[in-house]
Amino acid sequence: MAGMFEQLSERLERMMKFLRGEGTVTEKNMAEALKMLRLALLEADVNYRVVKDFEARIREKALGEEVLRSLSPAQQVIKIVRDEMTGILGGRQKPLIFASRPPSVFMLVGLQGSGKTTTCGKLARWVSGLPKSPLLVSFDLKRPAAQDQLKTIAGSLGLPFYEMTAARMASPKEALKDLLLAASNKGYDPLIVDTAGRLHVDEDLMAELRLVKDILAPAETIYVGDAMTGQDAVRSAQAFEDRIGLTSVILTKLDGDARGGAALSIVSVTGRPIKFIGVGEKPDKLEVFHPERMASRILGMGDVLSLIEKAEEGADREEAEELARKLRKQEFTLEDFKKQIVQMKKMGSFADLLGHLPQVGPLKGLSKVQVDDRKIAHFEAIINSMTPDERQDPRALDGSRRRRVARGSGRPVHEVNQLVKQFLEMRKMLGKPQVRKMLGGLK
Ligand SMILES: Nc1nc2c(ncn2[C@@H]2O[C@H](COP(=O)(O)OP(=O)(O)O)[C@@H](O)[C@H]2O)c(=O)[nH]1
Ligand SMILES: [Mg+2]
Repeated sequence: MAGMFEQLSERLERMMKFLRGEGTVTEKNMAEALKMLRLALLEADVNYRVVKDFEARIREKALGEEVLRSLSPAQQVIKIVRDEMTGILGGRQKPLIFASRPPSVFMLVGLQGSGKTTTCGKLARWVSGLPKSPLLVSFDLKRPAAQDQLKTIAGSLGLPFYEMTAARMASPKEALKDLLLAASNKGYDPLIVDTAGRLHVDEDLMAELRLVKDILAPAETIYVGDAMTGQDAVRSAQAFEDRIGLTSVILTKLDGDARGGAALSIVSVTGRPIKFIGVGEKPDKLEVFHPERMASRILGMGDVLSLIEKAEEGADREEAEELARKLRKQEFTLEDFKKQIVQMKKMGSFADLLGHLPQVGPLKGLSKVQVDDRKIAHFEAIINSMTPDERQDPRALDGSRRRRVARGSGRPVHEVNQLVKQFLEMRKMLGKPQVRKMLGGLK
């Protein structure tokens, strides 16, 4: 995953660094930043029109009153970039649509080699975790033998496979109706249908897919596109959308050195959301697509730095520096944690802040440190009931001290335990070399 959109991230980071260095936002330095942004996106093979719209929206917002009057305009611009990027990636995460009457048919379409068959297996595996009972089938009038690959995948996953014999396919409509009947009789849901592919979009293929679609009336017609092929994947998605009609997109091979162009263009161009991404050949290499997290990933480290800057804005600068020093030296105590909590209340929710971190590497664990805003108030009360010594090192809190703290704060003992545990986990996380490297940006 480390390589995902690496070059784009690097270039965008340079732009953000430039903006941060500028402090104030003027038409002149915005023009320069927008140029950097434009070049970064074009180089990542993002659709030209998408780049143009993206740039226009950012210019308009960045030069708006609110930004210019804010305390930290550059920071605001970076936030605008991230929000707009989340927008072009589709905004909110869109779940799969299931039919109100099973079986829900998920029909996967796309060019040959895009990853349809592999993705059918991944998707079947994923939905069975919901849990659902998927049935896999492959429908290819020209190459009935194409189903062997899916049959093997189904076998290795221990999932049911519906055999579509050549004899049956001689009358395709009846074959498809039988298939639907079999799936609903046995209570399978969803029915995941692999379809024929070609190297290029051709009329023959489209006719075959329309036939399948007419009879199966899929809840999801999913375009599977190879992200490595960039704008080609976007163009063919558009062709499938025009001729067949799509409901969603799955991009594959994002584990490779895809430049990002397909992901950043396909939603705007086709109007269809990306629901999953393929990040490897193995059946478990399918991830739910979260536009916001992807934007954070693309903006990479810069985003983490901006998060820290946001913290700095709210906090007294000296305190922030002191905190950074402590984090580096692993002297972070509950007392500091409490100060952070108070700061965070000023800045907005902790959960929200954590949501801005890319969910990768050592930071993955941080999202597990669950803190909602009400809990923060409880945490504060608990910490207030501790002695200074205990705040320095919560490991000193034995059972009877924990009960005392619980009584003092009016919170149950298990909450005290939870706080101590989460704090220690957080401290451990913050002590990891990679995280400390990120924090190293703070002097
Ligand atoms: N690295 C990587 N390879 C993938 C991914 N998805 C599919 N592939 C590979 O792409 C090739 C074509 O996949 P296949 O499912 O046969 O494509 P189809 O012709 O559309 O059915 C196979 O070698 C797959 O293993 C992915 O997300 N990452
Ligand atoms: Mg195939």
